[in-house]
Amino acid sequence: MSIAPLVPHDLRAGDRVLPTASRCLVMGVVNVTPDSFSDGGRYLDPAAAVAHGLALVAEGADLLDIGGESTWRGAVVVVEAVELDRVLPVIDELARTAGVPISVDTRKAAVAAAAVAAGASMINDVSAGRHDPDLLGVAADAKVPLVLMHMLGTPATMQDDPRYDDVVAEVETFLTERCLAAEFAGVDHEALVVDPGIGFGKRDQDNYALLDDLARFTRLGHPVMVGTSRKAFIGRALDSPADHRVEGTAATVVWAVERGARIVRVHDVAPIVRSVRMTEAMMRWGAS
Ligand code: PMM
Repeated sequence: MSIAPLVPHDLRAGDRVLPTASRCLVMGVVNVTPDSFSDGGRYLDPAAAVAHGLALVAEGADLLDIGGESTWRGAVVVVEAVELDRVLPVIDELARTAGVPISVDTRKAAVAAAAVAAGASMINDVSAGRHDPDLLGVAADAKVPLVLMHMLGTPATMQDDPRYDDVVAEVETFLTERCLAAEFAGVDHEALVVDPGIGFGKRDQDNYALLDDLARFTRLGHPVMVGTSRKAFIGRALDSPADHRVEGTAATVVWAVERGARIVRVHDVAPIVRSVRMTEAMMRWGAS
């Protein structure tokens, strides 16, 4: 490992403080979609999605990320009304019952605004405010944490022969610029989270380079979030389908936590919570 990670700020989500300055939080994924690569169709029914969210909280999730649009290459583009229909009832119910902050995974300003009105207290935008620049203003007005993620191009084009001269430097520059754009739109510095976007317009070598140098992104001064869960590069390394990637995901999470990740976005919450806590115990005792 080349550089030591910097300690980030905490996040304020509504009346709760998310302690990103002191530990890595586990974000449980609830995809209310028919076609997500990892769990497509299982939680399209709002009651099933809510039950799944509650189960993830019982497994130890610190927060939940609710999404109504798949963003892998080949996924169907979802119009605003459909996305709203999918996520709003789920967010409304989970915000009242889950007991943890609810994040909305969307690229659309109107969906983000409606989600916040329904009780979401965090916005996760895989386009970092480029798909719909008004989303930055929504986050600013709502005063909620905003995740800015790197993606090369758009979901439709991102895996068309992605290339970088220096992937870590290019992702770092991108995230620096998007943080400035968000702050220019009025988002509080202390509300920002950065994410290198594992698998979004990346070859395997790019994913591995970003994970290896993850501590560099902590230098941006914000909590670093990482989403490796069940992704294709793990499938290629282990020759395993999406529902048999939990050990591979855990290995990447241990690695990321040791390099400064402060939110990991995962599907398999129980084993990953244990992996994160054990990694943190080793880091604490190893350093003492
Ligand atoms: N990955 C997916 C969706 N949303 N958001 C962030 N911030 N980071 C990610 O890596 C990320 C994301 C794709 O995974 P899914 O289809 O299993 O939800």
